[in-house]
Amino acid sequence: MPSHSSSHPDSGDPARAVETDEALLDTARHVLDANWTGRYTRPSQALYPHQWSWDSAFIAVGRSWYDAERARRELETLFEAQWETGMVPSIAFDPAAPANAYYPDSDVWQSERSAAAPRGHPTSGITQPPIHARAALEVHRHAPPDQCAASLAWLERLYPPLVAQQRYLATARDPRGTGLAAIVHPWESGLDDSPAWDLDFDRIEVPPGVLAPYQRRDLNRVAAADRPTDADYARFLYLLTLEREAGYDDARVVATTPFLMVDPLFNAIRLWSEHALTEIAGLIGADPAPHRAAARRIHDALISELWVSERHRFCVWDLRRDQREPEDTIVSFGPLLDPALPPAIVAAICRELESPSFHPRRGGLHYLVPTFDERAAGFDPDRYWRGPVWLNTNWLLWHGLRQHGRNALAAEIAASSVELVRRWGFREYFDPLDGSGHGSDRFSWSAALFTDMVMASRSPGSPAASTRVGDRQVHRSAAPGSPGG
Ligand code: 2M8
Repeated sequence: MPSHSSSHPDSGDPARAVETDEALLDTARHVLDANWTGRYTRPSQALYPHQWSWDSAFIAVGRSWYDAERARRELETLFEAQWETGMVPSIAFDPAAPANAYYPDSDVWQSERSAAAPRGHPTSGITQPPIHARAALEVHRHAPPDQCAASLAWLERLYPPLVAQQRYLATARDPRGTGLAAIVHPWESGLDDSPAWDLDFDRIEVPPGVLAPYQRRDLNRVAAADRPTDADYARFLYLLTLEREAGYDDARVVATTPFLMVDPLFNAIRLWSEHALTEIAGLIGADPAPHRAAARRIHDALISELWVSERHRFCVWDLRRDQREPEDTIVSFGPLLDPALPPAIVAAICRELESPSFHPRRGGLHYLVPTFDERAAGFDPDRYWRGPVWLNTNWLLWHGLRQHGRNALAAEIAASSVELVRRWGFREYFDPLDGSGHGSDRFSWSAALFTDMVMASRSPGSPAASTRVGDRQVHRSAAPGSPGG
């Protein structure tokens, strides 16, 4: 057993190691219920006390296994904050949240500067990965038989906003007309502090005096070593300021922001959601053809623009400098979500996922999947998005791998996720080297996606049923040739 270290008092409790999945499913439900506000679920009580866009999608999927009504409500509440442009904001601020609980708050964002922002719903002025159509389809699939009609009616209501969300990304965010959407802030990727954008982001200089004095609230809740550095935080806020000063006008922001990136994971999620819309359209009697065409366009562009054959991987495209970024991060594996990905590319991604960079074969414990190449100089096992394992990226890869019949690796990832939760609870992220939990505790998407992985593996007829995740089959990397390796 490796030594564990974490600031959380419950961490490493050996009792956790013997908890059954049943007990953990119950705890997951308690976490989600405690974070439920009556309209949506907070990602965590203290650190993230508002509604976050992709968090709500993940949460709805997990919750839908036992409370279809709240799952539907979760997404409905989020879409009340959708902008007229179709943009779904990354944060919908909750006036009932304690004052000064989160920074930057609605007074900093000032979404009312844009005529497209919803009146009476303060939000951020940027978006997050569009996983919502996929989440809506999953929620519908889990609906109990007596709620089938209600669920279909809900899908029918949600379909136009979901289509508008996708259309917004395909138009307002595609300055080169390639079929790929660009992000204008690292926060839009959801993998905020990832080394994926370091080459560009580290060069952004914050002019003196441009930021009003501020106090970071995240550091009151979580160890500084787990969170972005002050220099990176200032850059995040500087980009926000530029976007606010541009009135969140998409054309102006895209034309002027120093940060304009095409992220393979973000675009693969778009594509996956287009496939979900194809199915939703079929269910509600709408025309699926435009969604098939949109998915095909994203597929072609992912391969022609982001696949770099000499590096054997998908790369982030920095549109400002017109260069493909060198860092090897988890976003490169995102296109596994594309069901039409050619087998040779799937094989190359799997080789990388099983390489010493992401799946080191050394003695002792190791947990899948680190968010950054463990052999890279900047790898940090504990700092937010710069190395730790997250359950949402694991869940996305688990889906992508199973879609391509890579069930053994998918099962290993799911088992690793379950084991991390079993040992450390529903933490926000985990150290891949010793498994210790970091960031917030009682984190909603960890509870929701744990629930989904366990429940899907039990559900008869589900493709996940062949990849049992409830067993204690966590990946224990051993040195080649060592017993049990
Ligand atoms: C993190 O992002 C927010 C900013 O949006 C933050 O650090 O304050 C990210 O992990 C993001 O992906 C997530 O949606 C959000 C809430 O869980 O937290």
